[in-house]
Amino acid sequence: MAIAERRDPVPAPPAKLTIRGLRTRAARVPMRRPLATSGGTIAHAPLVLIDLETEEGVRGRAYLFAYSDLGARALRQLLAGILEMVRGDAVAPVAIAKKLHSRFTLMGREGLPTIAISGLDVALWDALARATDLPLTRLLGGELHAVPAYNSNGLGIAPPEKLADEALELLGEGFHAVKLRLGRKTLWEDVLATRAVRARIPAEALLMTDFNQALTIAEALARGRALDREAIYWIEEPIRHDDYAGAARIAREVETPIQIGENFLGTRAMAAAIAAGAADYVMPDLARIGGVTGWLRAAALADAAGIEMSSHLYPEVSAQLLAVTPTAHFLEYVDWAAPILARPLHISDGQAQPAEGPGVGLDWNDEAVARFALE
Ligand code: SMN
Ligand code: MG
Repeated sequence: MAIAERRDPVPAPPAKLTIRGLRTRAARVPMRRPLATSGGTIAHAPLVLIDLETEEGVRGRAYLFAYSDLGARALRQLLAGILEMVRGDAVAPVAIAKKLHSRFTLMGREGLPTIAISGLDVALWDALARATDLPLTRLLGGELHAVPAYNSNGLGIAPPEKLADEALELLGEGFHAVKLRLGRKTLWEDVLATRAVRARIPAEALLMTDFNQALTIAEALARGRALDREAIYWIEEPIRHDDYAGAARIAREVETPIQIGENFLGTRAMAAAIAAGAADYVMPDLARIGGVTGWLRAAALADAAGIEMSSHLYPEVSAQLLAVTPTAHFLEYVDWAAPILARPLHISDGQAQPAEGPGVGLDWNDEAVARFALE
């Protein structure tokens, strides 16, 4: 009997997957450590969960960090409209990206459309990976391995003593690196906060910093030069994200490496930033760079320029992608989605261990999703 002779325990993948539907849900997940940045405080993570359904029964999952409840509602609306453009199409993320790029040309892709399209892209790759029974890293030709990570939870705009205590707690969660938010009223307040943390953590622990675009060019030069004396690993987004000429000047004049990238909307923006010399390091965001499809193109740009590339948010999928990124640097670890995941990302000894099951590394904890539902 043919079936008895089969030696391969894995069922043959369907020859082709076809998009049937898209179920989205929004959740408002309380953050274990609310985050006060120079651009405002976030106490809940508004997430949009995406479940792609195919005619063949294979599912694809992704989530989007929506920044606000309004963002979550708007992204769900956009995804409902996008489904109407791709229903019945093959699960072919590169082809879908091309089609949606063209469909959004008149309206404009900047902002939420790119984020919604990126979310769909991740769900499409998840379906492909599940259909072939492979973790995303292996589908993309890589081997699963642990990737260096820093703890980006907490360490917001808070009093120095509290920050020093919190930094030690964050390292105690299995990390050798943490990120401190800067952008207080004065240079001196930022220096005092940095010193308080630096003095408390071990000398070999890395301390990243993030201004969230708070400064003018002149102020960034002044604070950058001051931070050059404080043993900082990188200075992130000192000025508005799209001023590449200004960022290039800061990168030239400040010794500490300048990190930007979470606001690159697509790979053209990243290419322009690299051409301008706007950063020493880059950190594209999965949902702004164009999902897995965009990430792979970004990784090629960083590789060609010889620039270290880190991730921004989405640690579960980013762990899979950094394993196939030639100049992979650091994974940004935040635990914001952990409460709604069946298997949160595993961290030990300063490294993130990508999930070994098929897909991009996401399965829902449905009870928690229902508990934190945002209508
Ligand atoms: C950040 C990202 C998302 C929300 C708030 C703050 C920050 C980071 O810029 O890089 O983690
Ligand atoms: Mg940042």
